[in-house]
Amino acid sequence: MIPVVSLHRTVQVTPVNAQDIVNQILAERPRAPASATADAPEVYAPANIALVKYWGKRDTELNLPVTSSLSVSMGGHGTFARVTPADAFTVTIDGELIPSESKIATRMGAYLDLFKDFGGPFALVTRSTVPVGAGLASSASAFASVVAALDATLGWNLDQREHSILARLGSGSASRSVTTGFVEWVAGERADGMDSHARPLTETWPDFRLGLVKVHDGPKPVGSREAMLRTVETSPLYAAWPAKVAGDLRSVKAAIAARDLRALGPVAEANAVAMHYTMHGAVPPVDYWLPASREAMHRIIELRQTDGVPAWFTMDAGPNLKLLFEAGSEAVLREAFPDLEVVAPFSTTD
Ligand code: 2P0
Repeated sequence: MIPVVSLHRTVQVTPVNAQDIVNQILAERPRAPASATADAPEVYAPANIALVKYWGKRDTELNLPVTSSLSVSMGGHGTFARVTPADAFTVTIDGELIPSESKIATRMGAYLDLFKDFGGPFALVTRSTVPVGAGLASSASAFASVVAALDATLGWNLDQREHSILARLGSGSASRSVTTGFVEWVAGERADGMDSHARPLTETWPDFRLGLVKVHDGPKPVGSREAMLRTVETSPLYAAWPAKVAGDLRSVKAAIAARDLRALGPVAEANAVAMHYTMHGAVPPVDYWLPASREAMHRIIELRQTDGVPAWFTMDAGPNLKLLFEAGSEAVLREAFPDLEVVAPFSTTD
């Protein structure tokens, strides 16, 4: 292992690369489609929202995180994907063939290249059911659905751990999009990351709701990948993050076990705010908050303090808010935020 010493932390660069991990997991799997693939199945993976955030990597090639994280999958909001062996790589998203030189096609092409010895190149077709413009990152459900589609077309019969590890190589948060409900991504300790994968929690919480408050849907000033790296390397506030996450994970798991929103909400909200402050301490600072984000945060705090509405917010690498509440508060929150998109993660019909 070669330590790369940065200003504040030591980021480990392992001699194991993503291709080694793919080859290891697929070693005994078929190397070509078992049958004709004109009817390759379309498969689905949900998007997810972290209640305890993933922010910072200990290995940038394998997307190994510094800490564990915990999310809730977004039920019927996610990505459908289909892969078919083809003469050349193509990607079609929501009916549109994506130019091969675009950022998204380059990233997905490089990822699918990892699987080229197992039946590639591939034509990938995806469609999203995430609310349009809701300010949700789609990379998590995209990479998780692509792995599921490869598995379905090529007959690998991956288990959930393998699915999670392969999805993680595409995007860290995709490791959590391999199943429904509450999901913990256990950071693991191994240099090859074979112990860094998702683990579903058994609890369901039918009344639990997420509310998407969009304040802006333009491009981000800094991508989360670069923002994470800059935070780990330059923010003096990052040193406090791992211990904060460890405590928050314990509290959030206990709150989920008790289905206690008044225990969960404050911890999840403070975790997101603390993550943003680690970024604000980076050099140069990463600041995703817009004035409208601040206004929405204060509106929620005011609704809680003045009107006693049990609702909290979380935020990701962008300016939009995701509200955490229970079904009984939906009407009052829709009044306060008329464009609110409500997601019921445990509903079978949402
Ligand atoms: C999360 N985010 O836990 C955190 C909170 C954004 C803020 O995971 O570089 O797209 O592909 O591993 O997973 C977004 O980062 O980053 C993210 P990569 P990813 O959901």
